[in-house]
Formats: sequence, C-alpha cells, structure tokens
Amino acid sequence: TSKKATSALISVFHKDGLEPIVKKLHELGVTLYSTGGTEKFIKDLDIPVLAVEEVTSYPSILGGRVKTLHPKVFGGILNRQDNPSDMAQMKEYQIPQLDIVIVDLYPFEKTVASGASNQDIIEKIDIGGISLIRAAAKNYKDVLCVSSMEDYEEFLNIINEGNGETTLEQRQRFASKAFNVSSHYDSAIFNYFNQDHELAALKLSETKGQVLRYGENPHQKGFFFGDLEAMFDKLHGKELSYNNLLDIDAAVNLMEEFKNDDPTFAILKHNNACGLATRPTIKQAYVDSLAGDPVSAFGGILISNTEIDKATAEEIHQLFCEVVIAPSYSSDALEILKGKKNRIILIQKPVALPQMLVRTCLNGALLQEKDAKTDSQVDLTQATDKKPTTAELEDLLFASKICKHTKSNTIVLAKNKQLCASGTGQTSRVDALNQAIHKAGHFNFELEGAVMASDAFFPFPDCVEIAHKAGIAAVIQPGGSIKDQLSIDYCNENGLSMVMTGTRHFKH
Ligand code: 93A
Repeated sequence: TSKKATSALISVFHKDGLEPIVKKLHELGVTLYSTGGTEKFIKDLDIPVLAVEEVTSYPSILGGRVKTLHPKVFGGILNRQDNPSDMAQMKEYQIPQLDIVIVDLYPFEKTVASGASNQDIIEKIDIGGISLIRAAAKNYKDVLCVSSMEDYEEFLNIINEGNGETTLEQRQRFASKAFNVSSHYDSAIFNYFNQDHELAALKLSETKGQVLRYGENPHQKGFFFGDLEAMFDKLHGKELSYNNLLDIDAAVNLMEEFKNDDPTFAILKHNNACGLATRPTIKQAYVDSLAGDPVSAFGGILISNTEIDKATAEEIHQLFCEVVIAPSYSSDALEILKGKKNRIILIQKPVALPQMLVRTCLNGALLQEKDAKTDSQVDLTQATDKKPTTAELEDLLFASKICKHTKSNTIVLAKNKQLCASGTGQTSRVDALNQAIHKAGHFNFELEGAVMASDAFFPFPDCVEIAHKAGIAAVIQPGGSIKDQLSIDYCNENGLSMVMTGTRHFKH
C-alpha cells in the first residue's frame, strides 16, 4: 500500500512555503505539472515543470475559469491502478498518471471579508481547484491530496521521511482533511449567497412597507418594512407602534432561548426583561415573572412560550400591559384578555427570524450576524475550586440566556429559574451589578444562594467582591480578562464557584 510518487500536479494560490516542496519533489525525480502562476513560480526556481496545457493541448480559457477542468487531468487523478480497463484507457487516451495533487484554493472567505465587490467574490469561487481536491481525495488509494497551504509543512515532512513514498494511512488522512476543506469551502459560499438574500430581503424598496402612527416619539415619522402577518396573528388591540415593534422583537428573540424549556413567561420594558421565570405551569411562571419587578411591568410587553390558559389570563388581566404574545390561547383565556380594548394580543407563528442584523451607522449601515450562540453546559469551564451545584448550574445557564438579551453592560441575578433583578445598559459593570442588587432588595429578593451572569468579563475583582457581599453563590462569565485570576482567587477564598463560557454577549 506504500506508493512511490512519480508525478505531481501543483496548482496553488498561495505560493509561500511551496519552494522546499517543489525542490524536494524534483530531487526525488517527480515530474511536475502545473498551472499558469504556479508554473511560473516553479520555473523561476529553475526547476523543470510541465504546463498543464501541454497535457490537455488546451489553453487556459475564459480568463482562467477553465484551466485544469479536462479529462486528461481528471483521468490522471481518478484512474484506479488496480483496474485493467482503467489502465487500458489511460494508454488509449495518453493520460499521464498523477500521484500527488497539491492545491491551495482561491481565497474565497478572505475575499468576502475584504469587502470586495460581488463580481470579484464570484470570481474567487474556485471550481477547478475544488474538483482537483475532491477527485484526488476520492482516489486516495492511489493519490495523495494536499488541499491547503496549511498542510504544506506536514506534506514536506512525509516526503522527506518516506523519500517520496506515501502510505495508504497517510493518503487517507490527507483525503479526510481534503473533504474538510471542500465542505468548509462550499459552506462559506452558501453563507455568502444566503447573506446576499438576506440583504436583498432588507432592501427597503423591495419590502412591504407600513406607515406607523409615529416613530419613537410623536414628533418623529415612523415606518416599518417587513411582513408582520407572516410572523403574527393579531387577535385584538390597537395598532402596533414603533416602540411596540422594538419591544416585540426583543421579546421574541429572548423567548427563542426558552422555546424548548418548561413553561416560561417574560415581561419586557424598553427591550429588556424586567421579569422572567420558568415554572411547572404558565400561571406560576407569569406570577413569578411579575414578581421580578411589578413596577416596571406596568405597560410592559408579555411573552409566553406556552399556551395561555384561563387561570393565567385572569392574572394578566389585572395588569395594564401593552402587548401579550403567546403561541396560542385557550378560548376562555382569549375572552378575558380581550376585556381591555387597547391590549394587543398576538399569536406568534413558528417562523424563523433573520440571521443578519442591520442598523444605520454614520452615512451607511452596519450589518452583523445575529448572536446565535447559546451557552450550554459543554461550553463551561470551571474556574474555581468549588463546582456549582446542579441547581446552581441550571440557574447559571438560565441567567446567561437572559443576560445575552439585555443591553450592555449588564448583570443578571437569578435564583430557582427566576430573574431576581438585572442591571441594564450601564456604562460600568459595577454600576450594573449595584443596580441589580439594589433592585433585588427593593422587591424583597433574598439573594443568598442566587447566581450572577455577566455579558462580558470582569476587568477587576470588584464585581465578585460586591456579589459575594450580597449573597451570590455562583458566577457565570465569558472570562478572558488579563486579571481573571484576581476574580478567581477572590471566589476561591470566599467559597464562590465560577464558570467561564468563553463567549462574550455584548448587546449595544
Ligand atoms: O478558475 S478555476 O476554478 N478553474 C480551474 O480550472 C482551476 N484549476 C485550478 N481555478 C482553478 N484552479 C485554481 O487556480 C487553484 O485552486 C489555485 O488556487 C489557482 C492556481 O492558479 P495559478 O497556478 O495560475 O496561480
């Protein structure tokens, strides 16, 4: 199964690091075939090389789009050396055997990241190179495929050690790397096209527009571009306002984190959760979310992950709230909720939300991927000697989900799957924590044994000190501060546990 290479096809975008490889291959008597730029690079090293055109008797055409795409090249790679009929055809059509294929693809992702034009990006979709990689990897029994400049060095070691011989195991490993490269490459292309669709979908002129009563304030004009009917069935209430829409967006994105959890209810104000609880029944979840901050809840946006029943509706009916959102309502619940003329009642349809976010910035727009990362147990590293208990761990992940959807800087305090209080949109993390502690105290929360989540790392140990004095037992945070150790030391000395997620969740 060991094979001595006698020929290699080299077609690489990045030529750095290629020199020792071609020198070694030449020294080993390997015939080199190559494409335009790579061929020139090898020639400049005074090493003999055959242009792929000499094999195909075809020039590179269509501005380089078709260079290696030819039966003589792919026949040279895909033939089975133990198949007599393949071997006969190789002779018949004068196809040269290719034992090694070295490709480094057009840098598609880098080109996208550079902000290049669509046309330039499309030209950087490598067709010939990816085909060479897939063909060589498929035929790993006979061919060794180097599929990226990242692997030049490892390949060089192999041919140095084996003097040009490669083992089946090595070829299979390189084939596996190759399919990793090709699948990643195609995913990047898919993402680019997908993002393009999203952008097109957001082109205001092409989207269904709706005049709102006003913008954020009555003296500002306001419009919404989108398709609300696709997302909601509006069962009752006044027209949705600009601020309602922003709150509903925040509510829907927040509740998406809890869609697979037990009955969960959240109350939002100014795009932040002021109450949230997960409970065995939706009524209890509502009652305990309201307890988070019954003052802020006035005029709030309510969202449930579970059908709203009569008992819950009776409770909700006592509150003045702007909007209620749920996947469904029992008919008696609906009758009760309709008891207030202006109350907006929405059924949320199971429709996917956009994965790209847009906002104006200076004289243009900022676009970013949605923060789609939900921290889960597998992401956590225990930073302290003490490990959080199972219940604390659940609370930590619960708090972290709320934290992610709260304006930065934010601190979320939670206990028994109930939001105790949060500090939101503060210019310092200490302020956010103090705000949360103060609020929790104001609404009579006992913070002894509660947990704390932070959207970003603690630059100093002051937050864990303050949290400890308030009774916090466990902490979740991304980590990554150069002073992490100071916070960890404090927790160790004072019996707190701390886990790190490795993922920051800023929301500005
Ligand atoms: O435009 S292509 O998709 N058409 C091809 O037939 C083809 N064959 C190899 N691009 C093609 N390649 C790519 O050209 C390789 O993947 C490599 O990135 C690059 C090397 O070109 P050159 O040797 O001319 O610098």
